[in-house]
Amino acid sequence: METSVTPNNTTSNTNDIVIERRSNLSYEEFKSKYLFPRKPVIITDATAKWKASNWTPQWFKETYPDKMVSTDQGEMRMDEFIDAITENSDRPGPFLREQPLKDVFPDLIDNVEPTPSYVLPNWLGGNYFVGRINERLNRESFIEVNFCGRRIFPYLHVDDLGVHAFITQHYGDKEFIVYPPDQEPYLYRVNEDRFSQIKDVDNPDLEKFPLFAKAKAIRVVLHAGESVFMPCGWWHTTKVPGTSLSTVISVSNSSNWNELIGYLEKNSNHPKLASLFSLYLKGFGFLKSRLS
Ligand SMILES: O=C(O)CCC(=O)C(=O)O
Ligand SMILES: [Fe+2]
Repeated sequence: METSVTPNNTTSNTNDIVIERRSNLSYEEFKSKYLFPRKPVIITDATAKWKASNWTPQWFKETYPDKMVSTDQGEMRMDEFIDAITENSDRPGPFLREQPLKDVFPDLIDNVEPTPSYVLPNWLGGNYFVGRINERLNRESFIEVNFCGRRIFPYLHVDDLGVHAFITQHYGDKEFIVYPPDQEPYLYRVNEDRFSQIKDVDNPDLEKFPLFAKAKAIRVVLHAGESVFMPCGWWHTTKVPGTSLSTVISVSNSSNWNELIGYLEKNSNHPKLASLFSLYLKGFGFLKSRLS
């Protein structure tokens, strides 16, 4: 067993799997090669028509200088926020993390249109009658913003509710460190949760987490204008070398609906009600896939 931890990635193995870059990808090919086989892919032109292609930190600073934004370091004015995430500093700056675009920048919703075919159909936005579930699924359907300076994403994780994530980079580069589902035995999942106990994959405590030395990562850098399809069950975290702005669309449909049902069932406080509701959701999924 290793007794010392070597920083900067010398402990991390590389996976042979390559995440392809594709453009002009038809929905049919996406569905058969990536969506259903649950294989990640980078699509370089999925959002080419979005006005969000022109988003820059400077534009946000000039357009909303005195707008208050919530960050992991508290509320601050937009101009202060942009200064903090664009300055050259060793400290991680504030992070505007996983916030629904419709809440933070309601006037920019039309900047992320048209919706790429790759995230359709999306069943998260439906009407599920039971208030709490409805609220939970609908909340997941909102496109989210991640805006920050140089830093690592705070956790290695799989996404909630067994959704697929479609992450588009608008500004800056973002490195993804990705582990296929078969690597999970080496990732020290927190009991029943969707997080790993390993905080920084490049500086793991191998005395505490020796099996992590076997985990094989795929590393890929997402550039501005590109989107990555991250299928459900794939572990991921990210690092950004400078200012970064991206959006995330979560997707659930016939390709991963059973995962969502499993998540809801596991997290319910009422097992009997949960199994009834699962039946309902299974029926819903069956009809939806027949109709689409
Ligand atoms: O955009 C990122 O840095 C990671 C986002 C992500 O994985 C998530 O929001 O679940
Ligand atoms: Fe994620």
